[in-house]
Amino acid sequence: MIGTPTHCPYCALQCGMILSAAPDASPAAPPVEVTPRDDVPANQGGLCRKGWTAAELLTVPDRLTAPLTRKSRDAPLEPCTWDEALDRVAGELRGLRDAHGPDAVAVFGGGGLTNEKAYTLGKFARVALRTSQIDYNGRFCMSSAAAAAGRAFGLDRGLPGPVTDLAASGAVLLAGGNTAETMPPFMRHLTAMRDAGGALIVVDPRRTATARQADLHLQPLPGTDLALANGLLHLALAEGMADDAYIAARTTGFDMVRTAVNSYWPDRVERITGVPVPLMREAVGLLAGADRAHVLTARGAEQHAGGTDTVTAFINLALALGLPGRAGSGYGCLTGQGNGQGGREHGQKADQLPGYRRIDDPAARAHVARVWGVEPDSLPGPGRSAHELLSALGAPSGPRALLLFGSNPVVSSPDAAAVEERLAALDLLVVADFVPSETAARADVVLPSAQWAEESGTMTNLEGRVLRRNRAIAPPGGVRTDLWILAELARRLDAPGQWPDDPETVFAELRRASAGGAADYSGITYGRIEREGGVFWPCPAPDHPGTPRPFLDRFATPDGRARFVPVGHRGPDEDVDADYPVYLTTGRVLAQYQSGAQTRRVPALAEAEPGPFVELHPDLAGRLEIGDGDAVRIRSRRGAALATARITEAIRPDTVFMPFHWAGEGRANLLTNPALDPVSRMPEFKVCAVRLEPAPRPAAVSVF
Ligand SMILES: Nc1nc2c(c(=O)[nH]1)N[C@H]1C(S)=C(S)[C@@H](COP(=O)(O)OP(=O)(O)OC[C@H]3O[C@@H](n4cnc5c(=O)[nH]c(N)nc54)[C@H](O)[C@@H]3O)O[C@H]1N2
Ligand SMILES: Nc1nc2c(c(=O)[nH]1)N[C@H]1C(S)=C(S)[C@@H](COP(=O)(O)OP(=O)(O)OC[C@H]3O[C@@H](n4cnc5c(=O)[nH]c(N)nc54)[C@H](O)[C@@H]3O)O[C@H]1N2
Ligand code: SF4
Ligand SMILES: [Mo]
Repeated sequence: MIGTPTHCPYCALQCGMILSAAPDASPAAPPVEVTPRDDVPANQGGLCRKGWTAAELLTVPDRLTAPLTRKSRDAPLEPCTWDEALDRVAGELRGLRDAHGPDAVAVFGGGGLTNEKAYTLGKFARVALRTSQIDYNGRFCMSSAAAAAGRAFGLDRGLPGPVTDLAASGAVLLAGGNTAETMPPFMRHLTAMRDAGGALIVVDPRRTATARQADLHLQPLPGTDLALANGLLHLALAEGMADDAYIAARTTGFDMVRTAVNSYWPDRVERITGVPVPLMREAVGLLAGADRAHVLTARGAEQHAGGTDTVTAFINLALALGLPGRAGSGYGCLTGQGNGQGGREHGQKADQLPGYRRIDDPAARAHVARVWGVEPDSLPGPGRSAHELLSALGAPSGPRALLLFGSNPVVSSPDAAAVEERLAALDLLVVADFVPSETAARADVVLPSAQWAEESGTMTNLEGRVLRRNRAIAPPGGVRTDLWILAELARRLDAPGQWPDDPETVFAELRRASAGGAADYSGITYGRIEREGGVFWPCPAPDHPGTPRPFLDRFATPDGRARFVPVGHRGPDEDVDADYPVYLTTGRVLAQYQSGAQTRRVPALAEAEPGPFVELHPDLAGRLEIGDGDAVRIRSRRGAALATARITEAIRPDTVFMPFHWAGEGRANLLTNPALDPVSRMPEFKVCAVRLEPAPRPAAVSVF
């Protein structure tokens, strides 16, 4: 039996797996068996629990297998034919556009969509709907790191090189990442580094599974990483550890940053962050003393109203130590979603055209319009960012219809109750999904999509390596691919140009659209990806080898130099006070993925992490008279949530942690603060002020 080589449906590590027909395939059992691949460098034969159980997603009991519509807002969703569903959607979209203009219709995408789908979704919005109102959940993910990397290096491409480079690093500083839970097989690269004598430094307010494997753990107050990074740079400069030759040859703007970090003397930074001065000294010594070193950030440092500046502070540190643009060293962001990297390159962002082009750049508009067969003037301008878009839905000047592919904002967006109200104010909500997610359950039309094992396409992993997703089985009878759905809607809307639904044909068009852009895929083909085990972008020609390590010769800025940008500590948007005296931070656990729409339906994962919980320190729990396992009500200025107490010394006494994977009143996002970063428009998921009290009953968790 020949298996189908492909990659995991979940996170950006994109672990390689083989799917083969299961010997006892039956309606009750997954139709394919998963075996890890050892020819894929990212996972080298490893998988996490989510990858091992991924095939169970294909046969979850409430999988969507027919389109659903409801006749009125209060009527139940009922099965209908594809023609009925698509005719209704196209008809209502036309009506809204005629009555209110093209921006009355909005589109929301996801970083889990293949490159082909993300590209087609962006084209569909601009060409078939002519709306500027499109954005996606990546805005909630790595947008601050992308903005900071763009500002410093002129290009945003996740890791600075192949993930296997980490094993040869002498030191890795990981700020705000819990990879032991969020990308378990990634840990083998860090373990290999430590086995070879390298040091791992983890910055996290919690002593996580990752921090426990570190040589050094810095445990700052949430929202103070910028001060910490400036403090580390202050120490490096004070102790003569900066790489002066590199700074002179490869960067600009250093003097302003030197002045800016002058006031971040160690005692002051200890007061702001809570990190003892000796630990800061040790961290700087380890980083500066290594021949090769990496500074990495993940969501803990990035998901703040000052996230772009915080990442900038870490990039400044890396630049002063001479790391970026040197083989085997550098700054990197750990991209999160399966196609979080490619999904941010091909036009589902409000301000973007394919190839990481800006939608307000006349040359970019002309190039892409030519590929799409339309006039440049017909393309809309930039639209609203994700949270601003969700907040405008149904408002007097906002969109009145939303088409949603690949996100579950009822659970995952900040201040989720307010977003729920906006969704309810729409004239038309259309959701394409595999399962009745909490957002799909509120839709007027639900379109059942094919899943990862049932479709082909490309995904770009956290290294910037473009990979093939290969179809192993046919989707259930009533299910269609997202590409087919978009093509059928485009046809019904009389959209100009071509609307192929074959992924390889779409990719050929994407290659042309991206040619000459920052994220140039024009030299990548399906054949090359298969033969070469993936191709790193940029790859501007068929005979170009791809670019595993950008910036070796020059940065992607006009003068080829990286830019230092001075930044200052502001602290969280919402601080604690007498009414809300505790900091809340949010994040993930190993066995659940994102809004949980998928993983809450996989029995082994639901058993491992059955419901919402809040982690709190024994001192805080004692003061509040909360015992381990008790039901707790957590309140913020936005609302209240219910969770079970998990008492642990692994967290700071002034901070509690709640994962965001559950629905209903167990949603962490009933509490979170939607304050946005001014540059990236990232919401402040990682810190807000709350109070806790014992609750009479445990959270009622909706699993289905
Ligand atoms: N199991 C699992 N894996 C996943 C996902 C999932 O949902 N579940 N999602 C995928 C996606 S899309 C993403 S984006 C990645 C995210 O991957 P990570 O960034 O590793 O995940 P998080 O748990 O959101 O945040 C990491 C850590 O940040 C810490 N933190 C909180 N506030 C702060 C702060 O102010 N400063 C610092 N330095 N740290 C802070 C938290 O305590 C947490 O341990 O994971 C991917 N992998
Ligand atoms: N409090 C708090 N909130 C957070 C975060 C946090 O750390 N704390 N992290 C944020 C981050 S980093 C992220 S990435 C977001 C993620 O949050 P969401 O955007 O809600 O992501 P998912 O839960 O993965 O939702 C994807 C939905 O689309 C479906 N889907 C998956 N793939 C496809 C596809 O190819 N086609 C179609 N049609 N549907 C598909 C899935 O079944 C699921 O219902 O959450 C953000 N929210
Ligand atoms: S680490 Fe990510 S890609 Fe790998 S098996 Fe787990 S969820 Fe899948
Ligand atoms: Mo993410």
